[in-house]
Amino acid sequence: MSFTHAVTRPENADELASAILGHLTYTIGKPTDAATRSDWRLALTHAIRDLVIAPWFDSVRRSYAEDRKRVYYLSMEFLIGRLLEDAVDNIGLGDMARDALEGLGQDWREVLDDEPDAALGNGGLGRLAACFLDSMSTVGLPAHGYGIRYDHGLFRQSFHDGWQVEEAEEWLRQAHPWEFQRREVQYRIGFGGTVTPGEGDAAHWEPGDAVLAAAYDTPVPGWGGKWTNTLRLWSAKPERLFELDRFNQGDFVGAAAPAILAQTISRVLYPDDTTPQGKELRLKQEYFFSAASIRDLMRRFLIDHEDLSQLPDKVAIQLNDTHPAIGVAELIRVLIDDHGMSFDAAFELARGTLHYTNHTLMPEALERWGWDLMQSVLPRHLQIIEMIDRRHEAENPDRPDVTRIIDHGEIRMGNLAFIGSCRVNGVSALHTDLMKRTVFADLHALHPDRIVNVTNGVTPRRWINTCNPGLRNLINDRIGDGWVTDLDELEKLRPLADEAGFREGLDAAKRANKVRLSNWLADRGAGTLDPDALFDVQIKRLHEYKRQLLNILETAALWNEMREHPDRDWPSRVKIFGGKAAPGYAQAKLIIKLINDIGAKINADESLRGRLKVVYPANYNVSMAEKLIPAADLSEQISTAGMEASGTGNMKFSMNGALTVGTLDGANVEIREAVGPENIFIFGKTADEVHALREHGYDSRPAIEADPRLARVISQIESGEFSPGDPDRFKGIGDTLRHHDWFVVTADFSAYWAIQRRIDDAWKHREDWLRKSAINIAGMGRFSSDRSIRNYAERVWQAETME
Ligand code: F58
Repeated sequence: MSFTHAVTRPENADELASAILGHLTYTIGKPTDAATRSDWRLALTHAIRDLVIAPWFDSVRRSYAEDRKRVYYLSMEFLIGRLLEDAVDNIGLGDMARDALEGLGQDWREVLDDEPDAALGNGGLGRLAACFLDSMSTVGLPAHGYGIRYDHGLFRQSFHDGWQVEEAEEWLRQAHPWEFQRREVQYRIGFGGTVTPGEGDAAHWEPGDAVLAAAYDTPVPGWGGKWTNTLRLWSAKPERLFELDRFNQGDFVGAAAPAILAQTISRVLYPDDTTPQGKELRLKQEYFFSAASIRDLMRRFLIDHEDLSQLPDKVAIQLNDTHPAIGVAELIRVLIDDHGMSFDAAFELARGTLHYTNHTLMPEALERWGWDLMQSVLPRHLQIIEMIDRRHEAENPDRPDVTRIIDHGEIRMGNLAFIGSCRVNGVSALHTDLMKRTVFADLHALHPDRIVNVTNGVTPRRWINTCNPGLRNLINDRIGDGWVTDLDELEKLRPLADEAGFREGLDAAKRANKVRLSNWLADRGAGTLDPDALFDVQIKRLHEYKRQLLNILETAALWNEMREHPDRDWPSRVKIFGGKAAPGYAQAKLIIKLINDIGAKINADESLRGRLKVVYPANYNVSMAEKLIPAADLSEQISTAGMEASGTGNMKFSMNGALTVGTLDGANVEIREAVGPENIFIFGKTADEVHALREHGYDSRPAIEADPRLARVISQIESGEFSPGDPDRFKGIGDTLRHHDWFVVTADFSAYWAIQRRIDDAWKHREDWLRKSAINIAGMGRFSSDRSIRNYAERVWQAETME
């Protein structure tokens, strides 16, 4: 019988204040007059954390007692952001915590803003994993997230003269009070070495070197504190802290070198958003966390089960993209080499247990590892992958070569994940359909029941309830707060779109958010912004397919037009950009510089009388998104159709009442269905049309010739009008647009220009704009990540929630 000492939930702000003071004194060790803002934040965090622990233990106990199927979400990335405010709100103490802290003389917002973002991810994929953690807890699904505890998350971005500069990020410089190091949980993860045959299918692998995977647990409380799951992140530690011999000989640096090398495995998040780095270190990172997680989940399974054949009934492992796909070989290896199973039996079990989510159709982004690299880093896994490939071939003797796992000296991780999984899913209806027709067409033909769709979603807790209190209160006043855990309830707002009072409330909430954002941006050098201007926002990783270039070309063309027709009734617009480019992605970095240079020119032009501004705050991250999204009027979702798997920012904007300008790509297609075509601004070529344009090599010349506005902007860029000190700077961009416009920016320019002018008109009809905004919010029910998780539980994991 285990005993939990439960901290009593405070009844009022005074009681909570006393808990905070207790922690300030006894945990942080500071008197109030010496406490810094961070000390107050840490004290508050400890007081809140105390309230999460007993329910956490309860959740673990119940899931063991009832022997439910458990879900393990393996993800190389968890883009969490800040934890404190979300946790406070999830356990229902938001107002009390604010009162308590302000009673102690502290500014609530400043204390919350002191928390560094946990930026353990690059973009949408990592943020999706974070939303899923929140939803798995909220719907009461027994689940663990598994990932890497990077010492340095995604790099910090600054602009030097408009160019992106990267610096290491230091989220662990301050204490990270949410995690618990589990010193007793350590797994030895080997690399390299030799393999000798054993009995039957088994072998003995003697790794050449090894590191320890050390566990750090973070509780993830769901809404209402009813269910709490665990995020377990692995940190790489050396087997020996230093080599005593070498130290004693005075070689202090050499003595520490092996330890430092071991720790590099969890040192940094790869900032690559384009192609996986063909780097040994990345493969080692992937194996490191997949192997530790599989060993850990097997240990947990074996506590209560002896019969390995029960594995698929009790365990579902989700591979978030191909990054943990080496886990297919690892699970089979463990079953064969450690548990004495035959290869065939092990393969069947693995294929019943593993599932794979694909997040991209770009073939260059599907991971491949060189045969030689795999042989030197994971020799036993290479043997197993060869066995899987041979078996697949034997089962499908006519399979085309593209379905092979090993081909041309490379291991294709997408095919390994597909062949080793029970279910494979895409992340929006369009993406899943294209997966079946393109990258996985041949595997789909062989395994027609394997691919399913699970459209992405986002958590309404963080992305409405916490980040947009004005909207939250407005909704709660009208329909209660049931929507927080049942987002379909937002449908009840649909009739209110026709009610003037509701629209006014919406208007006021948005305006207050815009004022707050304007002040925040002014502090970052953006100058004065007009909160009554149309706030037009594109925030996401910089990538050519996301077409920030299309947006800035249209902005420059608008500038031209405004100067030519200064007396026209131009509505005021603020163009806001946010996002980082992968450090090695030269073209994306050049586009950032172009945005900043065009922005500087426009912002300095007084003849515009402030009616057009370009703002690009540096270092876009989750907490910046929480400020920008509630203040946006227009959401830019303008990717080349067929290339954005889903998008999740698109959902967050709509939920917060922004209207979307977008292509028929990713989840935009489903957003259009949900809000109705009259409440979204869709333009441009469809995925099939883009495909057709590319079939014979897309020639952009006719499009440029046919649109004088486009032709002029391209000439301005090429002639150095935006870069007078360095007129050739953007020649490469002109060249791309004229000769290798793979992302068909030029083909969509005219349609984009036209729809932006329609948006200018729509903006002038305030009532109607607000009606559309209300309908957008009302239609967002299906984009809750709770719905996504329920879909996974049903269609993929066959797991039940603890209702
Ligand atoms: C994103 N992928 C998709 N990859 O681009 C987006 O459409 C989708 O909504 C989201 O996943 C969630 O499904 C994405 O973010 C990465 O960041 C990878 C990181 C590792 C290297 C390759 C890209």
